[in-house]
Amino acid sequence: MGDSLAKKILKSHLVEGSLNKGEEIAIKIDQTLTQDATGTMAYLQFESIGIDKVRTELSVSYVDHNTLQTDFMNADDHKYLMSVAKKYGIYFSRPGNGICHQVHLERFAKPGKTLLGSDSHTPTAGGIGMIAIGAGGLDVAVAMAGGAFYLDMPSIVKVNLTGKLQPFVSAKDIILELLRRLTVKGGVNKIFEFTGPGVMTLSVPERATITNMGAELGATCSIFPSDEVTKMFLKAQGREKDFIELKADDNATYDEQIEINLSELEPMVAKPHMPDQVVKISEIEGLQVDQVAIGSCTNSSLKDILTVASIVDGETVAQNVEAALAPGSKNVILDAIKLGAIEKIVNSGFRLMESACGPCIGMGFAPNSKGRSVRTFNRNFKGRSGTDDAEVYLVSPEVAAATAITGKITDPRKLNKKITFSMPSSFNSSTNLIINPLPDSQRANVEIERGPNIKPCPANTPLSDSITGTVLLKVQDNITTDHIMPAGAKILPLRSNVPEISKYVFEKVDPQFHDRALEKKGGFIVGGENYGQGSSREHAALAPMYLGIKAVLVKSFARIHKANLINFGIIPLVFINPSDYDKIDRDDILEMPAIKKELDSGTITVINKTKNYEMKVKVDTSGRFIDILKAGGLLNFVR
Ligand code: MIC
Ligand code: SF4
Repeated sequence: MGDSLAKKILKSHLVEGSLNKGEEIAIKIDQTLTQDATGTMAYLQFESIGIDKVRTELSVSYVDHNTLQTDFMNADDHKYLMSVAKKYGIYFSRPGNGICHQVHLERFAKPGKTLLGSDSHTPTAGGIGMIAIGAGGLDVAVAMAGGAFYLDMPSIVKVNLTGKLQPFVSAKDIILELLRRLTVKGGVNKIFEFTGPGVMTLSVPERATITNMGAELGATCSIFPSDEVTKMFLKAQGREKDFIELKADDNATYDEQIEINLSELEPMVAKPHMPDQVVKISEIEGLQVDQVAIGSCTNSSLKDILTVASIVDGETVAQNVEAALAPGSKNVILDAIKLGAIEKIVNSGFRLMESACGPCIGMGFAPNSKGRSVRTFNRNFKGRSGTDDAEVYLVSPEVAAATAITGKITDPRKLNKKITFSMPSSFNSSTNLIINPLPDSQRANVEIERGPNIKPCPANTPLSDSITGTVLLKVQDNITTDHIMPAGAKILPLRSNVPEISKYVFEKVDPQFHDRALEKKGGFIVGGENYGQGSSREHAALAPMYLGIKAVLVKSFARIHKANLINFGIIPLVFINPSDYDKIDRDDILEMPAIKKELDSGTITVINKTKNYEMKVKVDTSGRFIDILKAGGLLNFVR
């Protein structure tokens, strides 16, 4: 039996375990990336591990999220991050250089390597043939210190692509189609490996759009082979030497298989408020909109921008629409200027934003009240745009550009436009906004700069024999980390200050949550399926831990959030009998009389003291993770 590409790379990086589905494995991490919103905490944790230099092949610290800088806080974080990078042998991508995933793809991603990033869209680099996984900052800190990354061996899904995309149908529509079929929990604990003759019709940035949004399926990661197309991309980036050919064995076996005929796809739209609410554009075309935003780590490559420029050339953005473009990197901007695309786009009325996450994470350009915003981004969770009652629709750059001109959701095929550009054979590949690691002799003298908003990472205490507490909140299915720990311009600057940010936990779901948690001295959260989907932000575990949350009881967990809960000593429990979810209410008092002892067996006794009954729930982890929970989290365990 032959191996899939994913399995080959995992095999060559395997440190512990064997590659059987569901088994706990540990893999060596070659590269890490952090961004500024998760990076400050990750480096505070790295500092506390006490190692004098990163032990990876390459680690990069990006600044792309918190660039609004309405006061000193974000700017202080940037200074801290730069000084840490200099001290510990890390590359530093300065603000303005671009969105971490786009820049990583351009400058650092290498076929066949492993990448761990403190951002859920780290799998973007799978477009170049890497195993690239999103994780909490603490896992990335441990990887920077040379530690392996532990995960349950995912199942590997073959996605067989045949045919060729029709004009005005885009890579975005491929991943939207997968989301339509599989939903936001359809990829949990799975790796999606793309194969088949359709693969060679897609450029690396198009592949990266697909692997990027595999995160919305809940996937561990997604991967494309490294082929002639990859070679051309690396050559155009001046990095041909990083190319190696990689593909699955001809007789490779997979756990599941999905077929997509690219020729049959149509433009798609994900409706509010979930990336899997996908319909064909014909079902909602004509809907009047207020806003169009193009950019984000999903759709901000040069090809995306040249496509938009072709469509808006000579047109003016409709009067009812405000439109904005945030290119993916400084080098994308420079190429787009050189090729005349920025001129066309700006002339049509698009506002040019800096190369950063921006509106994707509610950092500016929030829609008007009840506004309808059409975005090329990857997430449309309620409130994430910064406007609670806005409706966000996710689309391809083609649909976004057509919609900007007409003012209503528009099928770009109906505009009678031609997309006329050819991609250059070499891209601007300057590295002047990347600060290289310092020589060892100079690192020792670097002083770490810590602003007043940078507070130490709080620690948990080891698990006690029994726990008792109140159900502080009961929520439904598909709760995102944006519900648990919102982002946006007001809250993001508090990422390096856990006591302060914890005031906003579940703020949009239940504004009393924080006060209730303090009053009851912590307790439990009850949830439905796919709890914690979305981002990798460990603050969605760290801040609840700070408020005394001891365990979360749900129907099922999203992968990264579950790992983050374990890392901070919050016990992830799942209902054995899903109807037990219905019986529990907020304010019930629960006791787990023998939790510490029962963790080893995996089945926990829970007594509902308010309603007077007993039930059994399952600990949703095993092995080493149980020891981490007993220790009260990974930092205690490592120490
Ligand atoms: C996101 O898209 O939600 C973010 C902001 O990039 C997060 C990281 C964070 O919360 O800092 C992610 O995707 O992991
Ligand atoms: Fe940034 Fe948005 Fe991508 Fe997250 S999803 S990394 S906020 S662009």
